[in-house]
Amino acid sequence: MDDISVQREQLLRDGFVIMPGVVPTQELEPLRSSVEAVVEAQRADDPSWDVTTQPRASIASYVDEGSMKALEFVLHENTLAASACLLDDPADQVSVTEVSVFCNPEFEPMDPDRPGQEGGTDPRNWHRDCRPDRDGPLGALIADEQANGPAYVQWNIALYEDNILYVVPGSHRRFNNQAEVSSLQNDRGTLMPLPGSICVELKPGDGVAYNSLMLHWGSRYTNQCKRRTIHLGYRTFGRIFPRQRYCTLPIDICDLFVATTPPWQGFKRLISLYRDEFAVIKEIFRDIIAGRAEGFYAGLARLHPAPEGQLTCLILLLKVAAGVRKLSQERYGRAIAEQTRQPAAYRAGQVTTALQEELASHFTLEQTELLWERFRPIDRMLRAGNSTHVPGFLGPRTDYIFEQVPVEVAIENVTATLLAQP
Ligand SMILES: O=C(O)CCC(=O)C(=O)O
Ligand SMILES: [Fe+2]
Repeated sequence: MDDISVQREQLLRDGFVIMPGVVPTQELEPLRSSVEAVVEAQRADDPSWDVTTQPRASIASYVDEGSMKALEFVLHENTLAASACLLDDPADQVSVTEVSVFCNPEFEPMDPDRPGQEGGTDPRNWHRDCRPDRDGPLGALIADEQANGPAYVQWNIALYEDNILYVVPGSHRRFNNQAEVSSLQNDRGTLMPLPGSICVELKPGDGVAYNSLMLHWGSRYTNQCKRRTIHLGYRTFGRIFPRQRYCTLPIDICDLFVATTPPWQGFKRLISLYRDEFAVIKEIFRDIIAGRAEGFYAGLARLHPAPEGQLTCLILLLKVAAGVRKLSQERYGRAIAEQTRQPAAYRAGQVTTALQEELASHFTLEQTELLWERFRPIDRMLRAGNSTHVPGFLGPRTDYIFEQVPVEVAIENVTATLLAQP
């Protein structure tokens, strides 16, 4: 087997794979200085930087002509093409979702709060990058991935030595086991190594590609060592509908490049993948509103062709429908929209937020309410009635079910509900 097949196998089995030399030796110094320029630009602009426990630089928001290397790196054969191989998808069906840099804090932070606070869960606690209110129950996500392979791969690429990330190999394929449940319940259990966990040791230029459903932990945020670790996500289109489908790049990212140059083309292509997907979602929503079964099934098959795991796609579409409804309600009460304005760095309009706003603008308030009426019974089935927080998940306490998919949330039942069939 060639290297990448072995690496894919390891990613599927263990949930992570260390990829040595993602940054070729001769590119390390230029990339470090580009990233440093981005970090300095954000730090100068962002008053909260020096008091943030987990400062993250947004490459796309603070890049300029001198630091373009940092942004172009996401189109590199060792990142984009490697992600496509790891996901076993054609490179032209894969897009970057997130481009940031994990940095050390500028002060020595206190321990994070316990998980499940009102404002969410600090990722310095052990967690999976998922939360039931946004992504549905973990059981559905795992079932889909086990049937079809992962749809999303995340990277930490160290520019300086990095021993901060811990992982529990194989935990992306199952719920928390008994040993993990009891360890996480201990007083400081979410802040110490879990049974069977290992530290991911990265030398400068090395990367780790991982499945973010896996239990992982940002163990030590300190000002004692310099951290500049490029954090990337890549997702596929048209095979399964990933929970990490949000793209935080600015929708006008192509304007940073001279038209028709390779990076311009690269980013143009990825924006059109998102546009095409939103066009399909728009049609699916129209079909649901009108009760057109044939169109609905055709649209669903474009987002998620494999019948196995389609339930997950529908649960995620429910979350999109909820978002569209909220946007529509805000449009009729502008005051709310003003209050929820994004921080400066994101004001340009991120790809998925911009496209979701555009999607919402195609529907009247009545239509989005009708759409939600179709989804509402399913939403109810996904709630337990009482609010809780299961350790190992991001997000706040919620009454959405964390792990096991309720038996009534079966694909036949869900589609019949959506199409308002008895
Ligand atoms: O610092 C790290 O390497 C991990 C951080 C993390 O898992 C997160 O922010 O979700
Ligand atoms: Fe995480």
